[in-house]
Amino acid sequence: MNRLVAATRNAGKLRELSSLLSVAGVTVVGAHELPGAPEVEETGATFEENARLKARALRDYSGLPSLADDSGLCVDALGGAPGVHSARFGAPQAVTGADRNELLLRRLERVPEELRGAHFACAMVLCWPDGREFSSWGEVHGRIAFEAEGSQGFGYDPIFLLPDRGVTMAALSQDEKNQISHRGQALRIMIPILEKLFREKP
Ligand code: ITT
Repeated sequence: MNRLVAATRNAGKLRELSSLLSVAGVTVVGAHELPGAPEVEETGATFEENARLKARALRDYSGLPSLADDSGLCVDALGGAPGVHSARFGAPQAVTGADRNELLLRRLERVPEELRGAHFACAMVLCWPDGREFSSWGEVHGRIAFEAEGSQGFGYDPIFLLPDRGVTMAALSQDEKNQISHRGQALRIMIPILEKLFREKP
């Protein structure tokens, strides 16, 4: 069986990674399923550095291939923030995804439509048990909506407007989101690499 640890404790990410990888015949084990798995401190300055820290830690702990995703929302009017700090934006007052979305909407209250550009970015790092490492990247561009809308997805999806479609990311089904998302793009680069590596097994 082709097994891989997803070096994440984010249930939304895990759901998306599992659905994309199951199509490629890969079974995903979440970090929460490995008792005692390390909580990795994200001390890197970039998405890729953080993804590498997470992937290496879980590969070293489990001895299995490990895939990490470090991602976030970069808002033009905030100079690219929250970026690598997306998961902790507004902490400690903001606790839930809804709190963070509300805070972001408030920060952009007076920002007109044409200046509300933003993108989701995702760096992925795959660490193989023999030490080989691979990385990939995806990003999707859109705008910050004026209000939250939609109930699918997770995190900032309800306030991330896809101008071509006129809906937020949270209005898309899992499959539709995977087709265009930063995570879907990064993972589609990884899948042929993974398939090749799994075929190498004796
Ligand atoms: P792990 O480190 O355990 O993977 P995390 O949630 O802390 O979980 P990150 O450090 O990569 O992960 O932070 C990413 C944050 O960016 C995430 O918590 C969301 O708030 C946001 N984010 C990333 N991808 C997103 C997506 O597809 N839709 C909505 N929000 C997203």
